[in-house]
Amino acid sequence: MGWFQAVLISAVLAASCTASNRTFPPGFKFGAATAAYQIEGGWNATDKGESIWDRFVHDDPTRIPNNENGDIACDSYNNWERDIEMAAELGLHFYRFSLSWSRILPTGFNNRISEDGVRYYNNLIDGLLARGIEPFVTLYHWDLPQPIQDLSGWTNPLIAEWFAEYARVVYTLFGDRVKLWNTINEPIVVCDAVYNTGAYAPGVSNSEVAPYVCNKILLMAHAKAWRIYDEEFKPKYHGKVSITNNLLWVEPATEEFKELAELALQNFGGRYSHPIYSKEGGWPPGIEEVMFQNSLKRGYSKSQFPAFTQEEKDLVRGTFDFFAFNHYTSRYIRKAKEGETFAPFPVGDVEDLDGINMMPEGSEVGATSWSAVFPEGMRRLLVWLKEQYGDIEFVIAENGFPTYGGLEDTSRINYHKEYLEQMLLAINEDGVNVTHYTAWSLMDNLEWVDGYAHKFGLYEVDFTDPKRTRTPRQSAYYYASVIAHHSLDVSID
Ligand code: PNW
Repeated sequence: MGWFQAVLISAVLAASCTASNRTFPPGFKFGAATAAYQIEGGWNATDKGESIWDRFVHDDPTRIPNNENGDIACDSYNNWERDIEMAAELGLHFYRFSLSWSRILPTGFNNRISEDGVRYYNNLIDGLLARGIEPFVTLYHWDLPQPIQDLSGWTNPLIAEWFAEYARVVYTLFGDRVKLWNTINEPIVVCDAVYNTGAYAPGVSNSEVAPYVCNKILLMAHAKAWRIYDEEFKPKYHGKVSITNNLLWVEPATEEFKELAELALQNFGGRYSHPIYSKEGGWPPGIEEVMFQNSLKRGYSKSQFPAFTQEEKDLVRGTFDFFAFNHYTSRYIRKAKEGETFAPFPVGDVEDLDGINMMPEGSEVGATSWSAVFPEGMRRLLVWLKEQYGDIEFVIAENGFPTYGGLEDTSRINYHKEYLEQMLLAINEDGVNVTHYTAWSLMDNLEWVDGYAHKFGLYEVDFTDPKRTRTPRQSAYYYASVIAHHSLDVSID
């Protein structure tokens, strides 16, 4: 079925339905997302610098199954016009992509700006705008310049300045056209997942100190980058900047674990949200005490969880224009039993809380082992966020489901439909102000250490074809219909 027929058929169906909870609020926006290292390729094109992911996969090619890596990926470095065309075919209001820091600043620092890197992103931004699609730009989606990693990366407090300088370069280059910004994607992965496991770039493993030091430094980096925009660029460009957290929804396994579940939410989401979005700033309730006790238990003389000075608290507090988050899945939590071992992150590790995360019983799991489907989690999370941080604007910056391939992706269609239903309930029944929804991902891409076998794309990418041909899946037609009719009452049959 072509795009025209798909949209026409669903238009007829939509016309017969009355407005209800299945219709999105006026002005609600839909997008799709990707990230630089996962799609671009061109890892050493012209003067691009080396990133930690380049180093990680080249140092030991067996880190990703089948020796896969992002050297070519979807070759979006060359295929950017097709990417824009796909965004237009879907009728996206915005396209969320990330910038490769090393493509723009080959040394990681602002002493040298790559003309080729600037040309690449100018083409992409201008091409999107020419089709009426808004660019939603993430400054950092995990591909740190290697020279900065050589100086200890996210555990060196000076990175806050270096990141802020990079942000200033980027706002200066693209701020006249880009109005929606994200500083950092999923800090919990950058700090907790990386250092707890050593399984992601830069491959450094240190679970008792590094995640917490990184947590605070990363928030400082975000805050400085936000303030630069707010003071120097917002008055002329009127854009908005935020950070994107990865939020897992956590339910208590039984009533007795209610407090534990709340603490898990604070540990998973609150550590990267409370310092920014709460009225009082600083770490979320309960967390500092837990970390202090853990440090003593592990033999340290004081807490390895860094405190904020009042000045630092004030610097970080309020550095948002909206609340962006990625949400995929949920867990039930209970206390660990004597001697029980803890699974590492992504979503298993709550060792600091002596908790065990369990998959929601009976839920469908996609290609990736963590991807349990639990649509109610989306609504409960949104309600919790509003209770925690107030009646602010919420942007869903990623939501999606992994398959092993094929164009008939009913499971992905159902996932988006059910999560969108729950989001609509949160908007209509609970009064949560959600303004954007983003599907992960526009196309199949390098799913980090899971390689190319785990597919999140609305478009299939043929990775055996040098042209990296992209083909729409059933879910692409479905999503295009939802967008065209601004409603979930659509069909593509
Ligand atoms: C996100 N979890 O990571 C990232 O932003 C993307 O780069 C990635 O490709 C996508 O989701 C799919 O994995 C996640 O444990 C990491 O629930 C962990 C989780 C979810 C998303």
